[in-house]
Amino acid sequence: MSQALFAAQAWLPDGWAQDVRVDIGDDGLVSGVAANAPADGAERLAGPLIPGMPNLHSHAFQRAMAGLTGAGGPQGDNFWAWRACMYRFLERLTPDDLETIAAQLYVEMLERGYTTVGEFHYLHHDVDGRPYADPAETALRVVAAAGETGIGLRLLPVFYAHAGFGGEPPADGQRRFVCDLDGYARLAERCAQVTAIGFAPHSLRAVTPDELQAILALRAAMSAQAPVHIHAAEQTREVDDCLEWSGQRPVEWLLWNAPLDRHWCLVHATHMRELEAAALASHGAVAGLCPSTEADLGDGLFNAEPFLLAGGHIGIGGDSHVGTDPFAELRLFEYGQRLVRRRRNLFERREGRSVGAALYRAAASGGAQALGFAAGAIAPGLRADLVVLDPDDPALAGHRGDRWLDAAIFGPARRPVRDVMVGGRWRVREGRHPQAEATFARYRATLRRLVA
Ligand code: NGQ
Ligand code: ZN
Repeated sequence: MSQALFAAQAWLPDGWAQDVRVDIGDDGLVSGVAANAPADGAERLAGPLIPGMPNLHSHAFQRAMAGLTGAGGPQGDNFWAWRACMYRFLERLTPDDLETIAAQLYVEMLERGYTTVGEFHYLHHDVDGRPYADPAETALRVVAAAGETGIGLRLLPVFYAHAGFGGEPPADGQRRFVCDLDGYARLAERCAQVTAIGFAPHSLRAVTPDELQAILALRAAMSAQAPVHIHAAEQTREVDDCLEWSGQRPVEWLLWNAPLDRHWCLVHATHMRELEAAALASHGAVAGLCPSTEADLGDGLFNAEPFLLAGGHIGIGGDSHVGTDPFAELRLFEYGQRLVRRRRNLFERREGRSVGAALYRAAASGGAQALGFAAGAIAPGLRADLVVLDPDDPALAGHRGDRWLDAAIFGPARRPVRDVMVGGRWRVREGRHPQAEATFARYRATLRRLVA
C-alpha cells in the first residue's frame, strides 16, 4: 500500500529542507520527495528525518560473545587468542542458537538506526564439521532472523578453505567454515533463491588465488553486479605473512591481482601504505571500517588521510558487535584519527561544514554501495530506509539541521533514534521494536545455556 510521510525537517541529498513530503510506493521505494509542501494527509513524523544506515559487515553469532573475551594476562591479549576463543565458542552453537542471536542483534541494530546488514556468513557446518542435511541450514537461519525482525539483508556466503597464505590446510577450529568450490556454488545458488546475495572470499589467508578466480567466475555467471567482500590487512601479522608469501602486502596484492571496482568492499583495509590507499580509492572500492571491533581487537588504525584525499569511499560495519550503534562507530572512527594526528574535525575539510553530517553522509552512501542497495539518501528511486531522530533526546534537544548529526555522533546521546522504517515498513516506533521483548527472552535463555 503506498503511503506518504511528512517531516517538518528532512535531510535531502543537498541538505536540510523544511516541510518535506516523502511518497513511498508499494515496492518500498521512495517515489517522490517534495520540500515546502503541504502535508495533505501524509503521516506527520515526530522528529527530523534522515536516511537509515547500512551495516556493511556482520558476523551475527559474535554478538553473543560480548563479555566472554575480557581476560587479561602479563603479555596482554591479542587478535589470534581472541580468534581461538571464538572457535571454542562455536564448539556448541546450534542453528537455533544462531537464529536467536541474530534476531536479538538485528533488533538492537534496528533500534539504533541500522536499516540494512551485510551478513558475512561462514558458519556453514555442524559442530563436527559435517554439512547439515540441508547445506544452507545456517544461512537460512540468518535469512529467517532478518525476515522476523525486518532488517534489510545482503547475505554474503563465505568461501573459507585454508588456515594461512599459500593454501595451508585448515585448522580444526575452522572445520565448521570449510567448503569446496562445488559446495560453495551450490550454497550461493540456494541462498540466491531466497535473498539478495554477494560473494565473500574470506581473506587472502583463507582463499588461494585460484579459488578467488573461481569465485569471481561463479559471480560472473550468477550475478555480475553482486557485491564482493573480503577481509584485508586487518592485522600486521597478516601483512607480514602476505609479504612472505607473495612479496606484496594484502591490499597491494589485491590491487595487482583482482579486478577491484565499486562492487568490492575491502573489510578493515587497516594497514595500507599511502600508495595502496590512494590506489584503492581510485578503483572506487569501499573500505569497510569496523571501528569498535578494530579497537576491541587491537587491529591498528585505518590510514584515512591518503584514502580520503583520493576520494575513497567508506562505510561502517558492526563486525563482532561489541558495538551496535552507528553513531558511536562514526565517533570512534573520527576520534581515532584525532588521537594520532592531534587535531580536530578531520573528516570534513570544507571550511565551516559539519563533520557529523559529512561522516554520516559518507557512511550511508558508502554502505549502500558496498551492499549493492539503492539506498543511503532520501531520494526518488531509493529504498525507503529511513530514521526519525528523537528531538527530545537531551543531546539533540534545541538543535537544528546538521547540528543534529554532530550532536547524535559527538554528543552524549543515549538513544538519538526514535522511529525506523525499512523498505517502506515501520520496524521501530518510539525507540522500540515490537518483538524486542520476546526476542530478548529467547536470547537470554540461549545465552545462559551457551555460557553455562
Ligand atoms: C572473522 N574476524 O571472520 O570473524 C574474523 C576472524 C579470521 C575478524 N577478522 C577470523 N575481525 O579473520 O581469521
Ligand atoms: Zn569480519
